[in-house]
Amino acid sequence: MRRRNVNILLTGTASDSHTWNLVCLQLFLEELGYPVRNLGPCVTDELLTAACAADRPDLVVVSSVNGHGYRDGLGAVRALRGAGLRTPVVVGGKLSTAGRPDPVQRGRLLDAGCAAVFDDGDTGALRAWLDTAFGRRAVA
Ligand code: B12
Repeated sequence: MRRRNVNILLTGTASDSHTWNLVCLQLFLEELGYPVRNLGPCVTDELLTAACAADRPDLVVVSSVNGHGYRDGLGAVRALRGAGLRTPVVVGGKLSTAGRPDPVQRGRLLDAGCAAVFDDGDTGALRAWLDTAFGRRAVA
């Protein structure tokens, strides 16, 4: 696999202690050729903001499966934007406990500055989004 010149910062959310979602997403993204730094679970907004400011990644991927993804994702993207960081952010996983995507909450995330919301854990859709967003970027 050729290594892409697009660095991804992968993170769990502040309240979410699940880890295998992050492990699998890291492997998935790395197999697509994207270098990944995985911050792990229970990442506070402050920690995410500091890591993003230090690393200057090309994309932040926020993963949440504990049912609080809309609230935590909103906090994360607002913290990044509040710190003046314009890095594209996508959020996905099992974002609510309703078992189906919530269009109102999804709209709030997009309004707050998310580039995409994947509320069905759809890695195929993420792959298609990455192809559109970064497909033309040169491989290193
Ligand atoms: C293992 C597990 C736990 C373990 C976690 C251990 C660990 N270290 O990770 C423990 C026991 C600690 C746990 C705790 C809890 N859990 Co739990 N847990 C699970 C379980 C059984 C499996 C999760 C897992 O590892 N899956 C394997 C990974 C690889 O798959 P995944 O998580 O689905 O992630 C994939 C996709 O979602 C997707 N995806 C994820 N993020 C993103 C992001 C993007 C951008 C994209 C595109 C895709 C994507 O890609 C991932 C990789 O393929 C699920 C039920 C289930 N069968 O899914 C419940 C589940 C996630 N847990 C749940 C809950 C409610 C909890 C607790 C709140 C329970 C409680 N009352 O204490 C706590 C949460 C504590 C917290 N602070 O977060 C609920 C969440 C409800 C919801 N979202 O609607 C679930 C769905 C169970 C259920 N059916 O109710 N849990």
